[in-house]
Amino acid sequence: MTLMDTRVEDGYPTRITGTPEQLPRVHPTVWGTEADGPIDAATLAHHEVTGYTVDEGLLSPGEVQTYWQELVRLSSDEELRADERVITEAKTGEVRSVFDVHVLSDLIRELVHDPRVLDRARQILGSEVYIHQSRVNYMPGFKGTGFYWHSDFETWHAEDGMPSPRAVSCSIALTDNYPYNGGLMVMPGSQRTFVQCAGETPEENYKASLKDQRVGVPAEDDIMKMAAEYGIEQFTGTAGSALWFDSNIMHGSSNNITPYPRSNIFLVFNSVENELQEPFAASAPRPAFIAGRDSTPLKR
Ligand code: 6CS
Ligand code: FE
Repeated sequence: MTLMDTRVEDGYPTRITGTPEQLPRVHPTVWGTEADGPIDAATLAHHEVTGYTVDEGLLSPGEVQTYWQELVRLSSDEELRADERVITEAKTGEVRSVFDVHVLSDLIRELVHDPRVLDRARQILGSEVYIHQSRVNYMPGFKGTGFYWHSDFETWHAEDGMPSPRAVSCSIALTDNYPYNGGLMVMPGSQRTFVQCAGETPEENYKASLKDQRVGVPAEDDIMKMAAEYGIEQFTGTAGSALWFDSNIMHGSSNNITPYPRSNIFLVFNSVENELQEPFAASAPRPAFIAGRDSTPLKR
């Protein structure tokens, strides 16, 4: 401990060498109240308990078309393809994700400031907010690969220095999410448990983890226990619907062998009261395109 070690106490130790444990979340899931925004009390209560909320029809069919064309533009931009913000599928080389899309795309920047989105983020987090991470996931048909079970907060805490799980993701479906085309699975209520992960964080882990995460995934025994305690629900929804989910909810998605892509815009809002510190379990912070360090509050 240095004299001026100003970093907050690590309430969520992870990437440990011993046997991982399940720790209680000591923070609320919802920080705001009904008076703070458009979400009614019953929906807020549901989010507090389950860790997620579905907002059907956030985007109109016309808006879905507009954003879909923007995703096509981003994924077919040959110049951008060489940029480290573009992650390709290991097997096919197809675009898997594009990060920092609220910077790369004026349209998506507008969406971040849209009251239908921004006001909900502020209400759930009970404060002014800023973008921690934005991405588009393509999950192409036939060979789209999913994401193994994980808690986003476990990575954002360990590798980005996020102190507490006072962050929320908004996943906006731009294609219909069926049960069978790689839709997101969540364990409702699992955000109330922090599952430690074993294994030291390798240098520049993000270069591998964004394609196929190996470190920072829970042990099978823990997944078994969590599934027994919380169950598994599959998010399905028509294009234009949005899923708001807590940073620490256990989630994952399966591969997509159907002809139907499962593409979404993924916006992560962090509270301005939860600014990133030094990584809690990594030797160096991840680049700003994955973990934003400008906590200037977003304005409408
Ligand atoms: O490492 C990250 O920040 C990203 N990885 C996953 C699997 N989900 C959250 C986030 O986009
Ligand atoms: Fe995730």
